Amino acid sequence: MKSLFAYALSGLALTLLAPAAQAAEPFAACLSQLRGPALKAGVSGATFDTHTAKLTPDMAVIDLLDAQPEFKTPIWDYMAALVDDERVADGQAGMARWRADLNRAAAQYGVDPATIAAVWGVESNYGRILGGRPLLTSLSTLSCFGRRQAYFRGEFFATLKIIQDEHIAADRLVGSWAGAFGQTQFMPSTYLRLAVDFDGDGRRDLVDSVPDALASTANFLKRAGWNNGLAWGYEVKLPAGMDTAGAGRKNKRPMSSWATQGVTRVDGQPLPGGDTSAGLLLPAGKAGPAFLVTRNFDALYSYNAAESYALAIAHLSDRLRGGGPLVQAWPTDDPGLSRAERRELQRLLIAKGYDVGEPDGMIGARTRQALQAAQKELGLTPDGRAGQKALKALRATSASAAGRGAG
Ligand SMILES: [Ca+2]
Repeated sequence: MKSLFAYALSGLALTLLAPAAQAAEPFAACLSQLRGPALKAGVSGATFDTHTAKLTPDMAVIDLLDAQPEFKTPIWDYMAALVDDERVADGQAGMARWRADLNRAAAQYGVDPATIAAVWGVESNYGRILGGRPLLTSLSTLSCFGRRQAYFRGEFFATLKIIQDEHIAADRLVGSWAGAFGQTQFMPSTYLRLAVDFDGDGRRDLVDSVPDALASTANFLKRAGWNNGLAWGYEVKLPAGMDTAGAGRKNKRPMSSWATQGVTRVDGQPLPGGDTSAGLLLPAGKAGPAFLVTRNFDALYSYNAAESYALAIAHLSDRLRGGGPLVQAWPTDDPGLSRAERRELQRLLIAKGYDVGEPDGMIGARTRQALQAAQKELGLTPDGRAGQKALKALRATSASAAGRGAG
């Protein structure tokens, strides 16, 4: 009998030649082999048969699984788009609208409203961006092809269980290519473990119920060890010449020990005393902003296993409480753009006759190519980098064009 591994290998090789059609046969064979394990995981035969009968693989998700980003996004680009004035204003409006539910979730799970809202804002832009790929298609494809099949099979079976036991229609279960879905962007297995019904309709619905989404996020953080009353951490200033060899989120020491070394909060407030311990986080090295982060930062980190991601949530939560932008500058002469500035850059490119598609604030391949061409035209280095330098250059040419028009 041909093993699943062999099917996967042949499937992978075939996709290099001609995607969907060539993958159909090994996919069908793979699905029939997954039926037994699915039933063992609690999926009924009827559920499995009904929801796999018409599945066809989407080989694009395998490309996304293996995609190496064109270049690593610098932390200042990442933070500029994830924590911009727009997301702060939208978050404060969302907190006002859902205040009663947030307060109730805070009381029940011990996670403050601004932290819950910050996760919501970073994960799905407060429920506005949920992803559009059908989970059954993506996860069945990832279960049969590619390099993390065992993991994705668990998520595929969990998706079938959600449809079967939670009565969420299959066509409502759309999300990222990897299967994160809903306003919390939970993976299906995380949903099964941690989602809660908070609006009292008897269903755990992270797609269409904001109260369920907010409370499920709070439940996640509580289970990840969130300690209410403890700050996630602080932006701090290091004394000149400080040895930062002991930096690192996990390398925690008492706050008093950092204070003894001369580390201070940038806002002038004293570091907390007591036995609070914290690690020194230097996301862009010694020359950029510095942070002391507590165990609560680790709880945020567990949501998506990236320090930049946890920092975006942490900083957004401070902004939602009325705090200001980071005090220390990132070590770059070309800072990142907010989403409003990204849209402006795209509109300026469109005005110059370049095709970037819709000015949606997403910097994809088309925007980068258009920007490279515009940079060439302006005699700038054509690196396609959508930063403050490119925006200023485009603004200047647009202003001088307008000036000529008026003259
Ligand atoms: Ca509900």
